[in-house]
Amino acid sequence: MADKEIPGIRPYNAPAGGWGALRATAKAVQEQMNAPEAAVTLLRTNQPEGFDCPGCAWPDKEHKSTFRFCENGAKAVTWEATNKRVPPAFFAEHTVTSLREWSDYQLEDQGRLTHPMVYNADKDLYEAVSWEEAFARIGALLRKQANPNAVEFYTSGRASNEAAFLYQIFAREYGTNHFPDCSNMCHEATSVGLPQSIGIGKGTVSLDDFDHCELIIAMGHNPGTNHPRMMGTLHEVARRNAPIIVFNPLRERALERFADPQDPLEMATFGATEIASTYLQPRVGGDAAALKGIMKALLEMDAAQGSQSSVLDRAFIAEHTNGFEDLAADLRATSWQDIETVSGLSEDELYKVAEAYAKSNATIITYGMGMTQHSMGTQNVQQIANLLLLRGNFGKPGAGICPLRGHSNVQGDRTVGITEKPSAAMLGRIGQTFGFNPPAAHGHDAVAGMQAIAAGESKALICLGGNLAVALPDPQACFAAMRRLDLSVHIATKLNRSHLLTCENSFILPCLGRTERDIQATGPQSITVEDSMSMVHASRGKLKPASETLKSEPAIVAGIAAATLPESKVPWTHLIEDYDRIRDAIEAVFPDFERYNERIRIPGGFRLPLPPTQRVWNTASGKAEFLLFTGLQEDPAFTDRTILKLTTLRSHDQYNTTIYGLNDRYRGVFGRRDVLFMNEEDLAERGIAEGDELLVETAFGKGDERRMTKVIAVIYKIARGSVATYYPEGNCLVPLDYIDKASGTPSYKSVPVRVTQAQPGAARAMRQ
Ligand SMILES: Nc1nc2c(c(=O)[nH]1)N[C@H]1C(S)=C(S)[C@@H](COP(=O)(O)OP(=O)(O)OC[C@H]3O[C@@H](n4cnc5c(=O)[nH]c(N)nc54)[C@H](O)[C@@H]3O)O[C@H]1N2
Ligand SMILES: Nc1nc2c(c(=O)[nH]1)N[C@H]1C(S)=C(S)[C@@H](COP(=O)(O)OP(=O)(O)OC[C@H]3O[C@@H](n4cnc5c(=O)[nH]c(N)nc54)[C@H](O)[C@@H]3O)O[C@H]1N2
Ligand SMILES: [Mo]
Repeated sequence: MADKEIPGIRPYNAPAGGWGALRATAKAVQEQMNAPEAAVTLLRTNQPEGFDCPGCAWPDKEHKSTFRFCENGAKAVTWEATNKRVPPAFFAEHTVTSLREWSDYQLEDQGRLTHPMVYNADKDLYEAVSWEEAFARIGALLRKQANPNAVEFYTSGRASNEAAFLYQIFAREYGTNHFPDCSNMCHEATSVGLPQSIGIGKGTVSLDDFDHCELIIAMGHNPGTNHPRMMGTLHEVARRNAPIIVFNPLRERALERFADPQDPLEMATFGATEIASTYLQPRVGGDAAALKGIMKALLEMDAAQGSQSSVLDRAFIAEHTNGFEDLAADLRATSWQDIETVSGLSEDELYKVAEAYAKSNATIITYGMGMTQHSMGTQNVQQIANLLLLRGNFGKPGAGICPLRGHSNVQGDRTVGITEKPSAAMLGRIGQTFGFNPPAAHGHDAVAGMQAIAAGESKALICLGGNLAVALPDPQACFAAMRRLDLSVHIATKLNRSHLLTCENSFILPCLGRTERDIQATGPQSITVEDSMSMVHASRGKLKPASETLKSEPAIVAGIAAATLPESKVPWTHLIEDYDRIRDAIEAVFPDFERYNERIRIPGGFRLPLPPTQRVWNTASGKAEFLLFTGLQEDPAFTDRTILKLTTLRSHDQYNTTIYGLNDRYRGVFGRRDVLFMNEEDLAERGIAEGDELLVETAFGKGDERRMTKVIAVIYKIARGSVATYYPEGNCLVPLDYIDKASGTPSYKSVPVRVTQAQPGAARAMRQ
């Protein structure tokens, strides 16, 4: 324990949720909105006639349920529906250079953007511009590019299906497949890994499955903060005594204890429900080893039980899978000692998980960024699939794989064609539908796109939302790269740092948010989104737009497209008049959307086909594949004990690069973000005391190139050998090319670092 009090660091002993969550919601509403409108807004979230919560992609029971309270959903909604504005007068008062000194929090906290703006380099100011002029100038600059492959089209996952579809059609008619996408930094390991395993890169469970599962294994996600509506589901599962086994290097309060604000009794009695029945803390990056340990234990149990064994689902393995023998051989060849060292968990602990798993007739494995953002992220995901396949946990009630998606429509954006690796089938149907020849050569993902910009090969960047330069690793490289562009265009709701990394021609185009009314020529429009469980449904904003000048995302995309491609085959204006027309076009290109306009009018929408739920495997072999991860270390080069593994996390008060506030209540951090969570023994071993100022350096490259200073050590219940800090502050430690080779996902959650005292003794001396 620290001998001195450290400002802003104090233990949080209450359960997650509960009254603290209600208080935090009231505060968010009070700070951003006038109260009566706020209440009405929140009540419309995820209702049949309302809008889809822009917070996360967790589904709602058929979108029919009564309003479900959710603190971080409320923050997402109030942040968008704020009363604060950033009008042209704001930009007239602040040079872009001066704004770059502001924090990410200060920038977004100014409120909603109101007018299209263009950068005036002579004055170093953003100035208002009409929509017509903005479109015409962007169009002319895009036409001027000699090579369409010098343009990058970035998408952040809040964009609707309609906006994303028009955007991909525009980029492909323009002539490129460069689609850097937030998904490339997020669940790309799922999108790449799962199709090879089970034939589709999406989750296979529905909410109903959570009513029937007998076991949940939750790996590398923090639902109390990032998927708060999932807490209601986990709370129900825990209450019916189905075991929930958590794998997380950090103790996350919501996975330990949760008081459901929907539960009057729990609220009235200050009670709480234990969520995890077993909480295991693997080392950061130790999950593949842990999964292999569980599978090895299963094989050993199966062998011990002999021919009557029901540990493995032999019939399922024989009928539906390939590669079992190779997997078994690899597991036999892997020693328990190595599994223990790399995972940080004991054989006994992993055996107990295997026993619980062997007892369960229906298991769901849920996972998030703790699994995907690793240099072996794709293999991590595939080991999860392997474990599920061993007991036939696909295509039966209560079982399956459940990746927790990120942005509220990131999955939908991919489904409607945001991909740098288009299939020939999709390109063929685009050609048939619109009458132009889309390019076939595969394009750039997020990292490759930024590398091309840094190399001067890509000259223009269009961003449909997001904050690309801050979200990517390596701000040193990304910030400089952004300044080298000829053209950058940001379609956005709020001001952020990427907008301020200006180049010769930079534009900010302000758009409607999901909470706002979208009125086009034929009247009010709905958009559609797809949640984590492949349910597609409509969302209709109800609030008065933040400014009369705003346009919808589809209208902005169509505006740029029409100005860029005067000979376009696509009837841009016609499509924008009525979004049903966009949906008809989506249906023409993607047959899974049959009767799209009819089916989204049914409350709750419809589910896209998920073949594994029928035990149909769209892999090359027609079977589900056991895929090997030979070895255990994700980074065999960094086994030196002085090297720690750094993971980067979201606080409770942030939405990706959007920082709502400086508290991380459940982890006991208040009013600051400059912390490195450390295991007490790792701290002691280095002679560091809690509260000391640290120097954190990436343990490869030239060593002194990537460093983080001005962070203090905070003792936390985190696995040994592992340290954690916040995203995006920690991004300065992650090289841009430090990625999962299979999926291109940055390894934000497995950076080898060295941690020392900033100036040994100095911080302590100051405090005394
Ligand atoms: N309020 C809010 N909601 C959000 C977001 C937000 O920022 N704020 N972001 C949205 C987006 S885009 C996404 S992708 C999701 C992200 O949702 P999560 O996947 O929950 O996101 P993270 O905060 O990155 O943290 C992941 C968890 O992984 C654990 N972890 C870290 N390293 C490892 C490891 O090596 N192994 C294991 N087993 N666990 C590890 C961390 O301790 C943490 O609990 O949430 C979405 N929803
Ligand atoms: N170190 C580290 N880095 C990470 C991660 C990590 O865990 N660790 N996580 C990664 C992940 S999972 C992701 S998804 C990326 C996130 O990357 P992005 O999606 O690029 O980033 P966001 O912070 O979500 O984008 C915020 C901006 O989106 C704009 N915006 C908000 N709502 C809307 C809207 O409705 N329409 C439009 N057009 N714009 C809108 C606002 O202007 C706001 O400033 O970051 C990645 N970076
Ligand atoms: Mo994400």
